[in-house]
Amino acid sequence: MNIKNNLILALDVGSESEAIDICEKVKESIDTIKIGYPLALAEGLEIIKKLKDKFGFKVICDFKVADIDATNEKICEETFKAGADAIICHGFVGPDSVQACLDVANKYEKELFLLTEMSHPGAKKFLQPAADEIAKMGIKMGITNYVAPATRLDRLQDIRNIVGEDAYIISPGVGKQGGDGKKTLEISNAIIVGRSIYEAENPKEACENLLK
Ligand code: FNU
Repeated sequence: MNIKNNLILALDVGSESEAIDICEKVKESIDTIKIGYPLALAEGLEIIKKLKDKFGFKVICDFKVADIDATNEKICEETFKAGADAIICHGFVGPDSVQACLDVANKYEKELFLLTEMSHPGAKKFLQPAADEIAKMGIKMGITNYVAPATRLDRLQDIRNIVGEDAYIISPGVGKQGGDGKKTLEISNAIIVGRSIYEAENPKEACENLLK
């Protein structure tokens, strides 16, 4: 995926009007947004096409798909039908569940991001011990896109070492969660930033500061 300025806006706002307001402010710096449950549950999946049509953005749906294969397939179908360019799925559910997401992404000629280790402190308890294996599984399955944390650069580097330089890693956790954008981009291909942009007094300036 080609992401302008290697910066993805996590648009976790609660309404279409707030979403449009933020997008208007940052549209010069950003061409890719990440929509998760907060906005999709508030406004429905139609919000994907609305924002794509209005701003020409690429949309990554952060639905952390984590079900059995048959259900994952249905979730991915609905998401890509609604216009998503990519979807994020969990890896801990195992290869059959992940393969179902990959098959649908391939069918739509869209992208799948495999989530390895999450960025929050609680991820250390269950997910971190499994994350290297999840990344290895992704490589075995031919997956080229990954999500790995900006909050633990040592772990981000471990995951980079497993998936290799050719893999495309996007990293959440910059700003509010404590991660440093510049250091993260030494390892990752793009950073995902939410609150530090959309809660800022001046979101445009917040983007520009991140890009410095
Ligand atoms: P901000 N996110 C995350 N950590 O933070 N998808 C992960 O490990 C992960 C994510 C998402 O903290 C989170 O849901 F896999 O306000 C939010 O949408 O900058 C965004 O990344 C971070 O938001």
